[in-house]
Formats: sequence, C-alpha cells, structure tokens
Amino acid sequence: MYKSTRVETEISYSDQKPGTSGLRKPVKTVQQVNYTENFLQSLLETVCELEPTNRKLLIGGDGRYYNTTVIPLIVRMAAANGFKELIIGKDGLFSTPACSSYIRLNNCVGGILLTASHNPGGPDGDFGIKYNVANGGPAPDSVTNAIFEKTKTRTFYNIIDPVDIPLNAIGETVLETDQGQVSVRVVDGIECHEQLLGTIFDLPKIKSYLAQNNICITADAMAGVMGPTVHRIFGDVLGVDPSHLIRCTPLPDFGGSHPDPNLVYAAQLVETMKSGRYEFGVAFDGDGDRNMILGKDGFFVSPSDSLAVITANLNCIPYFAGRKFAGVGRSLPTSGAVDQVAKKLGFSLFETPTGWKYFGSLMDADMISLCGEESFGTGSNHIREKDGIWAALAWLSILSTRECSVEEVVKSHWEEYGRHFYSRHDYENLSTEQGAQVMAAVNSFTSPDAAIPQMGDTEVASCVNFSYTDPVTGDRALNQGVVFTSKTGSRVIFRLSGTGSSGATIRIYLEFYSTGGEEGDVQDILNPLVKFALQVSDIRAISGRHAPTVIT
Ligand code: VG1
Ligand code: CO
Repeated sequence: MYKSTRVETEISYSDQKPGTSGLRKPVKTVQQVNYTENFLQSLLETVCELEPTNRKLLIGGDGRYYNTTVIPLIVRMAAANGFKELIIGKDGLFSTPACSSYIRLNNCVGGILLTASHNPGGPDGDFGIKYNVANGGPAPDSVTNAIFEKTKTRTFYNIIDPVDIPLNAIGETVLETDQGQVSVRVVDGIECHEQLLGTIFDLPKIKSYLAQNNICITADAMAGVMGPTVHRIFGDVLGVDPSHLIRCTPLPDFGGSHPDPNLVYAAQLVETMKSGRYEFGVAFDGDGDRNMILGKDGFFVSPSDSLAVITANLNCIPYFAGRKFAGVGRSLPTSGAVDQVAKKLGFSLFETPTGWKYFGSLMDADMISLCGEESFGTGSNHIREKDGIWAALAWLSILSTRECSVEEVVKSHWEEYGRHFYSRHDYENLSTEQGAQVMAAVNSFTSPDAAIPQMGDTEVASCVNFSYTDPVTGDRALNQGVVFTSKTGSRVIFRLSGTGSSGATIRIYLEFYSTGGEEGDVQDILNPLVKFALQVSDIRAISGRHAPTVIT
C-alpha cells in the first residue's frame, strides 16, 4: 500500500509564471529545493478545480535531461492528488504533436509535457513544464495564470511513497494507494499520432511518387524526440533509406546542439541540401512541433511562405477534401503571405498574438482549419499543436500531386501572389532592463503626436501596440508587440520573447511586400527596414551590440 503524505514546505517561489509555451527555466533553477514540487502541486490542483471528474492524465516529454527524474515525481504527486489513470510514453518520450493527438483521441483531462522545445538541454541547459488541456492544446492564459497564482503562496505538496515504474517497457502497473487504485500505463508514444497522420495524407501515393521518380529526401531530427517517428513514417512507411535520416536518436542534451530548426542551428541540413543530392529536406525541433523545409540545393522556404503555399494547395491534402475549410490563422509577426491567399480564395483570416495557445479556441469553434507562425510552426485542426511531421507530409503531398520541385512550387506562388521578403533578427541574452528599455523606446512611437522617421523611402502609416481579444472566449491579451506599418504595407515589429529562461531576448520582425517580381538577397532587400528598426529602437546603444545574435 502506497501511503500519501502532505509535505509542508518553507520556501515559496515567485518566478514560476509560464511564458509563451509553458514554464522554462535552467535545469539548475528547477533543481532547487521543492521548486518542481511547488509548480506541479499548483498545476494539479488547478486541473482538479477546473475539471471536477476526469482524472486521466498524460505525461510526456522530449527526452531532455531531468525528464526521467521528474516523471516519477509527477506519478507520485498525481496519485496523491486523486488522479486515477496516468499514461506515460515509452522511455518518457512523447512528441508535442503526439501528446496533442493522444489527449484528444483518448479523452484525457490533459497532459503534462516536459519540454523546453527548441531550448538547449543537458545539465547546463533548460528544462520545461507545459500543461495541455483536454482539447489537446496548450493551456490558455486563464489556466496558466491560475497556476501561477497558486505557486506564489504555496506551503505544501502531496506525494505518495516512492514508486518504481519501468519506463522502457510497455505495460500497466496498478498502484494500490491510500487514495484508491491508480493505473499507470506506459504506451507507445508514436502510434496514435502515426495512425492519425495516415488518415490525413495519402502516404502510399507519396511513397510511389518518390520511388518512381528516384527522388531522395532527407530529414534531421536534431537529436530530439521526433527521431523515432521519422524512422517509422519516412523510413518504414515512405521507404526512405535510414541512412538519409540523420540525428534520429533522442539524446538528453540533443548532442550538445541547439535543437531549433532554422538556417543557423540546422546548418548541417543546409550543407547536406547544398550538395544537390536531395530534392527535399526537413528538420524538426526538440519536441517535434517545429519544421524547416528546404528544397534542392538548399532552397529555403520561409515558414510564413510555407503556410501560404499550403493554404493555396489544400486540394493536394486528402484531409481537406471532404471538409469545409473554415479559415486560416497566423500570429501577428508572421508575414502577410497567407493573407493574399485568403483574400483571393475567400477564406477568413485571423491575426493572433504569438504562441499556439491562441489558435485553440478558434479551431474548437471551427473558425480556422489551418494556422502557422513565422517561428517554423505549421499545423491544422487535426490536433491543437503545431506539427512538424504534418508540415513535412503536407509539402510531400504538394510535390507528389503537382509533380514539381520545392523551388518551382514557391516561385510559382510568388508569381501569383507577390512575394513577402521576410526576416527575423534576434538580440538574445540582453538584461531584463535592456529589454524593457528597447520596448519602451519603440512604444513611445505609439503616442499620437510622436514623429516617426521614414521607413526606407516610404512613410510610416501607423504604429500600434498590438492587443487581442479572443473572438470566442472574449479573453484579452495586451502588449503583444509594437508594430510599425508603412504606407506600402511593409512592417517592422518588436517583441520580447516569452520562451527564454533568463534575461531578455528582443525579436525584430522585418517584412517587405513586393508584387514587382524583385529578386535578390533577402537581407539586402530588407536593409532599409533594418536601418529604420535600429533608429527607432536605439537597440545598439542600449545593448552595446553591433549585430543580432541570430538572423533567420
Ligand atoms: C517562440 C516563438 C513562438 C512559438 C514559441 C513556442 O516564442 O516566437 O512563435 O510559439 O516560441 O515554440 P517567443 O515568445 O520566444 O517568441 V516551441 O516549438 O519552442 O514550443
Ligand atoms: Co517546439
């Protein structure tokens, strides 16, 4: 019989406010006395208050360092707090899209995802705890705020005696506790997601297209959780030679890499693609929800364009054939490329704050079917998270239906809809004060009598601090970014990142729309916007930096 204990605590923590996507902290911070217990108890209590009956909880993670320490802790604390069914991915692994699929298809009350997504892992890296609700999506602000409030004044947590659950074997363990029986099931973390994808795409058609045309494709899982899924779907189902699937073994420190699929951190894939051997390449982030798509010779598809192209090619994806297409969503800083498609095809379009959680209510209310973010996230209403492998299969569906290359698809899209030159400049690891100073500088231009300098050779038509009212729930989100829009539709947007684990990161988003068939280097074309951004923010003087840390 496992006995439950109420442990009184002396230290409480004031820094456990979840950000854009869960609580992310350095491992060293999370290892402080009762730090994790403080957050978990607050989370479990909040879930019990919001959902009085369902006690079936999923526990998943991206395989990063410290996950296998925290998983047994969650089991013990959930059991002591009245949860009855606990589902854990084998080896503790569950990609973020797979969690979303599992929660939805198995009627869980929600899931605790141990991931800091694209942040580096290992003893000196980051750890993350994220809660997803019953629709399979990230908890909305109302839930994370309720958790945060509890964390600040916590004085105890509940826990049962130590348990021994072998995470490497699929099967059920029934714990007899003084709270009653608790079933703990270790399941295959891939199966449910894989089956769902099989109903969305025509995988045999993609397979035969690749085989008949001798097309080589490659994927880089960046030592994140998506590796085993890549082997099953790309390898077993699509027949891709496993030697073309790289970094597909999940590692606790992602092999020392920064598991963020962009041109900087996925440089290995970029180099591989430049060899010209492959027609298509894709990289995924640590928890498998982000994707970067590359064509032959390293042709880069910007995530904003990816969303627009998929929207314009819905007929290539069987899932959308039998359904009413509701509309599309994009986060504020995602380029307006998809807006052009929505306008032409008569779809409604929603502009939301950054973070996938803002798409959930729109999908639940059937207002959008497809959505994306400039940060390499794309997905549909099949789940309530972005889905890296879904995006890859969406692209392969387009290529195999239209029988052309990635570059041809994108270039013909630009011809039809115009081109949004786009880039994001990140200034990482500034101090909190420096971040606040930059935001205050740009925010001063939102005042009606501010004199705003020219943006390149055009005038600025407006400068606003973006706020959002969820059309379904009425929830408000304020201060979501400062947006400068020029008379010709160019935009420069400033925001503070909400996923860093310390200090401040300023993101500057630059977008120039051209219908004139302009070609050339993206950074050169955006240069006048960069100059404008530096002028209005004074970021160089404030930060002492001469250049961004990362340009994507
Ligand atoms: C970043 C991205 C945002 C994304 C979030 C979580 O947030 O900009 O678009 O939804 O990461 O992605 P921020 O606040 O740092 O800009 V993931 O794959 O790290 O869960
Ligand atoms: Co992620």
